[in-house]
Amino acid sequence: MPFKSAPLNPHQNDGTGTAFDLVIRNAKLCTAADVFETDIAIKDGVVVCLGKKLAKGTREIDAKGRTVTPGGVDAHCHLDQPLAPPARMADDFETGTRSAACGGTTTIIPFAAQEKGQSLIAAVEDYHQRAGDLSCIDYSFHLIVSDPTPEVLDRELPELIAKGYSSFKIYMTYDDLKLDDGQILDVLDIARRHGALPMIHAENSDCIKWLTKRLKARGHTAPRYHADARPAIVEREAAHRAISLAELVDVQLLIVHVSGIEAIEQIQMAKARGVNIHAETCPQYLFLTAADLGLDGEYEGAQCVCSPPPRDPENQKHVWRGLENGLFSVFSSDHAPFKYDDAAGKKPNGCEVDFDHIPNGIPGLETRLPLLYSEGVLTGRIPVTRFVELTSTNPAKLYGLYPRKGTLAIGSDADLVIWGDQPVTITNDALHHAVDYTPYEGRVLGAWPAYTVSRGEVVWDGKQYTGRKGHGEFIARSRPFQEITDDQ
Ligand code: DUC
Ligand code: ZN
Ligand code: ZN
Repeated sequence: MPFKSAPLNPHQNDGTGTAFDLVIRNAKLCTAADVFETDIAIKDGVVVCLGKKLAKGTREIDAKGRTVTPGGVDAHCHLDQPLAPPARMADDFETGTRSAACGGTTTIIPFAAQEKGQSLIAAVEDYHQRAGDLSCIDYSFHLIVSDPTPEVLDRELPELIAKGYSSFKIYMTYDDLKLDDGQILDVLDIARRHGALPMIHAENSDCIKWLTKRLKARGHTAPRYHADARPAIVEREAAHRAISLAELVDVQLLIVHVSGIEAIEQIQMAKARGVNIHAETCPQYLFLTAADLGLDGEYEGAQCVCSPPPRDPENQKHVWRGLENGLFSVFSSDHAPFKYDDAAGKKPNGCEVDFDHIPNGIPGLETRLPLLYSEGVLTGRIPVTRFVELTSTNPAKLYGLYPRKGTLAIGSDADLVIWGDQPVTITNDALHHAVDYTPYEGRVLGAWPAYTVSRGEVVWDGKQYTGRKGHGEFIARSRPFQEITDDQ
């Protein structure tokens, strides 16, 4: 992805008395590669100069003592995705991007999902309509391929990949989305031939159905049984199969929302064999466990129903280790926003339903970066450079946005976070999504963004949302940047 516009000469005054639109002074700038002190000068939404004692800006922010990181790239989130009634996502592009901005994220890649029987191009057109001019931060679309007809494989998918939809997700579960192994091989082959990055949801559909039937026959219908219906072995088998299929086709593959050691081991073994596998994990696998699905007879645990389900403290440790040691390339939210007390959300038609009818997903766009920064960087678990790599640089590289996004270099978009240094208690009242709960209510964090800047505009000032809908632009992406080097 080339820079949006050529860098200006940063030392020239533009005749209005100021050289720059915005100057951030005394930043401790942290990229995936370096940490250094600098001023950051921004003009026309782009970083134009890094250095000390830069000329004046129309607006100035003193970041003395503050860490500044590239804005977050959330490469896995769902907004206003069409669903079978009564389910409806709580966040559209306005509320979803607003909440992302207030948590330090400046680029999102949600999904244009093909319904079975629908043309993929029609799904993309419909999704552009949904985004409209609602977004306050930049966005792009992954595709979801659920019906790989000859027309989709031979014409639509190659055309869309060439037009900047250079990644797509496929599913091994959910009846309305899943592909069989032959179909998976077909779409992986298109990815290989056209240089796209396939992403896969790895859970074995038949095992889930078999277990669900047995659980329900015994009267086990509460949300907590969601975890029993989707044990780690179900994820392990699917991860193993997905890797094998990618190996057969000789294509790179990204396994999304990895929840624990069973799938991690499959990924480790594949990497050791030299297979080009990338892995993503999400906050729910670090900060939630199956216990958050509640006890028998309790319904509130529906709030934490997502797939794969959160596991146990031992698995949380393995996921942390994978973040520390380079196994994971990407840390995304998998924001899938459903209200809890709502007939279109976790209580379909107003009812407390069996676990297998609860819409899957939890909100997380706004809390993703503060959770990992506080619990990862401030506790010393991961260096800030690794934090930037996981949350911004790697997703930008893998999904064809780098170096316009994912770093702060001369010529990059001026998307950044200035971190605060005060403890913050997460409460849903203080968040900006349209969901009526957060799974992280009451959790105390070490820091929250003091400012979020999107292409040179302050969209969050530490107290309130200062962005505007329509500021966000659609970005057609390049092919994946291939040179991500994982340590394993
Ligand atoms: N699982 C998914 O695969 N997507 C959305 C939310 C979820 O729980
Ligand atoms: Zn998924
Ligand atoms: Zn998802």
